[in-house]
Amino acid sequence: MGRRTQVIDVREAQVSSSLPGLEQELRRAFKHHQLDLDYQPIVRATDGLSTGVEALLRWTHPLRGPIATIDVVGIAEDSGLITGIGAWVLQRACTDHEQWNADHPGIPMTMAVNVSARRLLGPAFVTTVADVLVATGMAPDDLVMEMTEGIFIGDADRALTVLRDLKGLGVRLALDDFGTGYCSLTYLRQFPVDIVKIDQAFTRSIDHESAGAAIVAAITHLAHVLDLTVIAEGDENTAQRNGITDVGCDAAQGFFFARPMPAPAVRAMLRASDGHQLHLPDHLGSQAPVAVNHADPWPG
Ligand code: G
Ligand code: MN
Repeated sequence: MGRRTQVIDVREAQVSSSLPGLEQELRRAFKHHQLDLDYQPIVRATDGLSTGVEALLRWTHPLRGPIATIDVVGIAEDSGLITGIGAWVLQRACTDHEQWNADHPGIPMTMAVNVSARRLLGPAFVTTVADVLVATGMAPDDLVMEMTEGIFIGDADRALTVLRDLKGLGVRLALDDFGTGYCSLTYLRQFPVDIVKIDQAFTRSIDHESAGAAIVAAITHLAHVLDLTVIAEGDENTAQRNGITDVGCDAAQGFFFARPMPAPAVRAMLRASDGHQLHLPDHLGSQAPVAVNHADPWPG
């Protein structure tokens, strides 16, 4: 029994018991354009230069404050709102990407968008992606679709068909939260995935457990044998940054490098860059210690 299955069950139980009535409010928030996206930079491990961003869905409830993304996605999936919200996320992320690309054509940047298993395997998903690519004019290989190993639970043949269709469009595929699902290794080999994102728990274990660095090294080595790019998620300090660099991870995404930021902050970052490469506001070249507030108001 895969752990991922249990995680989904727990989440749905939490949504129904601790977030009653939020479905109508989410419906209203979506209708009134109160959902937003933050973008978190992904940086090259060797030099800390940003190569792209991941779009993260944000809903700030007027009374409850920030609602965890995993809960928003759970409510949206259970209520059927996920189709509309998911399409909006994709459209908005690609539109922002194209705007940034038009303003700063010399700075290459990928855009990663999360897609839940239910939506990816649901009807018309590939058509939606194709439509958005055409509507925004985005280069398909600038778009990365992030999914968890949850897509392989159930009808793995159907998952394979959808992933092949997406690859046919030219988009790139990333396995998110890698290592927390089940049967990961089989799927890594069989499915047309381009990128592996090592789960935050493994990255954090680098300086917490003696086996931590070995696990991250093993995933990285395996991914490289399979010709995949490796991103370590959740890097929060120098020891973890050094750890992931030492074992040869290609890229990193964590508070140590940059927090998720709203679109205007990305634009400011682009303006402050040198026209060819995207520099983070707290670029590592400065060697200044980066203060990390571990509290994340936007878990999951
Ligand atoms: O599962 P996924 O990779 O899509 O989740 C990304 C989430 O992880 C976002 O909500 C983001 O705010 C959070 N996150 C990103 N980097 C860090 C980090 O360094 N530490 C912590 N605690 N959370 C992070
Ligand atoms: Mn993700």
